[in-house]
Amino acid sequence: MFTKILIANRGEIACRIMETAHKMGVATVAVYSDADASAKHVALASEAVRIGAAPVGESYLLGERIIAAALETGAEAVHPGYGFLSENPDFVEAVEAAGLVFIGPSASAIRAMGLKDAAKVLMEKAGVPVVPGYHGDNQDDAFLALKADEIGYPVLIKAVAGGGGKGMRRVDHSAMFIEGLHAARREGSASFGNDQVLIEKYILSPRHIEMQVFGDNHGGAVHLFERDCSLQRRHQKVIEEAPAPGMTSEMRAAMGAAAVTAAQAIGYSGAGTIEFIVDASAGLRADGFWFMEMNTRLQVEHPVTEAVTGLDLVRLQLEVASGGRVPAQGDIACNGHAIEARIYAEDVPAGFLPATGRLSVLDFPDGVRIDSGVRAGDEISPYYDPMIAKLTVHGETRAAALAAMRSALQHTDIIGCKTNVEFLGRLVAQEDFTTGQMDTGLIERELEALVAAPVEPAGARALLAIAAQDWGEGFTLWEPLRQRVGLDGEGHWVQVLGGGRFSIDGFEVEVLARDGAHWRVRIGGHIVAARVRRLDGRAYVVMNGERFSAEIDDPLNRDASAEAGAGVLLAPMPGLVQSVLAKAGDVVEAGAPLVVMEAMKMEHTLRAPFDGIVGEVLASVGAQVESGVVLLRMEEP
Ligand code: MV4
Repeated sequence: MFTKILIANRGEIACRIMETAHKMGVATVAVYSDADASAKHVALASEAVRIGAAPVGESYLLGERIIAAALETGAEAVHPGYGFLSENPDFVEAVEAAGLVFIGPSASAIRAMGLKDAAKVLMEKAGVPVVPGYHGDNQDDAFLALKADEIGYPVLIKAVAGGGGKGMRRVDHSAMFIEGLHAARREGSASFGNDQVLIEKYILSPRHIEMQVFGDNHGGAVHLFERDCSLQRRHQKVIEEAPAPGMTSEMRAAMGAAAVTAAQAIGYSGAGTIEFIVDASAGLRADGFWFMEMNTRLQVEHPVTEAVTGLDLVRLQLEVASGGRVPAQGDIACNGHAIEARIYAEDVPAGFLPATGRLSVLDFPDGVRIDSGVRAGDEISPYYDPMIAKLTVHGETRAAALAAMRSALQHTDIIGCKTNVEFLGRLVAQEDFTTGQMDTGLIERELEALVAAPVEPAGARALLAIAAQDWGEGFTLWEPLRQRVGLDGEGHWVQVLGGGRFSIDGFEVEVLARDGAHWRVRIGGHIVAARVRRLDGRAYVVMNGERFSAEIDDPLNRDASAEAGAGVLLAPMPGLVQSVLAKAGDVVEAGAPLVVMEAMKMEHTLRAPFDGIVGEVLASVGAQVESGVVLLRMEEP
């Protein structure tokens, strides 16, 4: 086994690899960009080397710098993680030329799978089922049109160098073929500098089911069962699970054998994934799957395979790379059901735009697996993938895993940047998904319902209004007993009734227990658990699995009627009492100026909140006061 390895990656996957390496007694070297100098993966590593500026082209994609870092620190091997340089055969060759071990497949295996048409021809020759179609060199328009007619419409024209759905054109009728062909060629040239295409039968209700494979350097190859990754949006996986719903033992045996054949055909070593497209229009059939492509790396979704097999895939990678053998196929079993959800920093209603921000709260429930490259207080920057964490659950059955996932998402609190947690919550409750009747089009079809804003229950605003206050140790010492609270520009009266009881705009809430942000409250006769927080000028409430938040109005911006608590004028900020315009016993009208404060060279006039009588005047001209100090009390007439 190696004594020290370098991890040519960042974020959760770098952390994941280090965790196993350290368990095995293998020291780790992290590499980092300027944006990651204090990142979690750097903190976890045995040692760390700076490789450049924040943009990936100036750091994590610079193979020479990474190899230099490995040589400098005495690492014997390089683990590429996923993305970045993980499937770059030139990098593999450079690593090996430097006398280091690449923890992954050979450059030639990566190249064999790099071009779609060549990979398909290779797989077809090896006896792996491929989608009926034409994958040849003849790119003549008329010839390809003839092939499309033979295959039968609808057909899919794909750029051979494509990936992630780019350069794909569906054509439904012969008359539209040439137009689609030219469009696919243009996309292929523009995106990949290659205008070669292939033609395939279009699978109408596709599911994405992939087989995890492992090869060693002694000719051994096994599969570690399948993962269903059909829940995708714009070719980005959102939820993955193992086993695939509806999988039969016949189909699994056929897919497993095909996957092992595929790996052996290219002399594959290390962790790999064979992606199949499956026709879900009439249930899963042992003859209804076709090779799509191979990913020659450890994948994001490997935790679901680890959960059902009990194997550590990173350990296997290190063992195989240092000369070990894969386990016997018969010793690999699939137990229960696992589901992974990818939690992203993104603005879902705005069209899933990547979001950024500092994670002031990052709380996950116990009893689930979290793979994350960030900690509370860390920043999601615009430079890298906006994934915050992968949440993986495992249960005896799919129903149990689904229930665990729903609960885990409901008990996840992330504050500081927008996330897709609620979207994921909706998705795992969606009926076609819970019944296992999904295909790759599910998210797009159900998008409206999946992104709709939740309806706020009556008690949510009341809790937000309570959350907007700083309660310190308890609710009893709070003064005044009635306070105007502005939420999203709307005023609410919060009245303290004592003993944890409140009336908010006449709506009664009783706080039965508090443990940090975890409250137990009685609202409208129901007792519910809620998470309640106040952070950076916002109030946050999570109840019944839905999230609500509101901006707490800045007291400086409140209008006259909302300016002060009932009968009590508080200093809205630290400052100087410039003048006092009323004395005890004065009868004043709502809006009458009573106290003028000066802060940061600006004057702020505090006015009577209602028609009444001035009671005690505590403010004295020239006094320097703290925020929240009582300046004056009013009495109702
Ligand atoms: C297909 C297909 C239907 N018929 N091929 C999309 C990306 C890629 N690598 C292959 N893809 C597809 N190929 C035929 N002949 C539908 C898709 C497809 C898809 C495949 C897997 C996962 C998600 C997908 C979403 C849309 C389309």
